[in-house]
Amino acid sequence: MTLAPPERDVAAALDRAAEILAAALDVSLACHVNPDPDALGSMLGLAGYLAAQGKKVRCSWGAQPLDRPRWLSILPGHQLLVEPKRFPASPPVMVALDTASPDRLGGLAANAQRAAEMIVIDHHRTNPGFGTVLLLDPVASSTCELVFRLIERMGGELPDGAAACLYAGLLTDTGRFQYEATTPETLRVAAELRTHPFDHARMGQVLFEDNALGYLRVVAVALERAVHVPDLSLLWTYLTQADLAAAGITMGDADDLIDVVRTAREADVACVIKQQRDGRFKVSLRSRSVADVGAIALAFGGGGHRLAAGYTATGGLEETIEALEAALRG
Ligand SMILES: [Mn+2]
Repeated sequence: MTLAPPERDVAAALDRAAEILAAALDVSLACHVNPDPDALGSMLGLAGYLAAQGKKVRCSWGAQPLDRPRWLSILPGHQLLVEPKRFPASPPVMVALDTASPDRLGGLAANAQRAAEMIVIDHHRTNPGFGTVLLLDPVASSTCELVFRLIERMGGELPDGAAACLYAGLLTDTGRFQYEATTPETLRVAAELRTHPFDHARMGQVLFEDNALGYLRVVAVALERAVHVPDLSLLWTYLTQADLAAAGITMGDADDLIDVVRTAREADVACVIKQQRDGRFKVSLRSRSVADVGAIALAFGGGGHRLAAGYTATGGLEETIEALEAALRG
């Protein structure tokens, strides 16, 4: 069978990554800052597997100190995490997971530059390509799906804890196996992972049904002030640091707000603009099907997927929404 170039590249990169990791004795793994379960799950899943193969491994992301998410406790292997200052300055082999661009490595971007081998494993279409080995498959539902394929290629046992980590990334990046990117291959990988004993029902609860009451109050505020722009098929809202302070939550607690906003049938595009601690506004975008929000995010210096993307705006709130509306107008 002759594979089309992108598929051939993926197969070649899988081979090359497997070869390097099989020979390595010491592997340092990193994921993107402000990690989601796909980032942390793919990192800890691969690390757990490599540790079981007798390799020395450590994991981190480029935030000092590590801002550990609440749900981290359901991912076995979090004892493999080290603060970024304890990450090797020039790792012999480094792996970046779910990291759409070098700057998403935050404080570990310099370590990545000095790494002798830098394996990038990712599924973001907007990834510009970096590292010495680029294992990039935009068709993969999640980085965890790609890591599973890499582990299959390498052979040997997948520890139960590592399987649970990979399942967490599959579950969240596919919206519980709902999104467009969920393929028969995704479900095959999920089925393989579920042959391992871990409490997937509890995992779902921790990842999807564990909100602080303050978050629910913030959802009410955000929905109350949501603006519908019918001619652009857009529904947008925003949150400020003051809103969070009033509810006693952090912006990380409000990551899923966009998932409520995007359920409005009146809009193709959902947008949540969130003020960060440094005052800048982060824009999260979702599209039901028509708009390519990945292209819009990329134009504003961000990235993501066709139907889910984001970026950090340079201006104030009003300026940000005006620029977005102009981009949607095309
Ligand atoms: Mn991902």
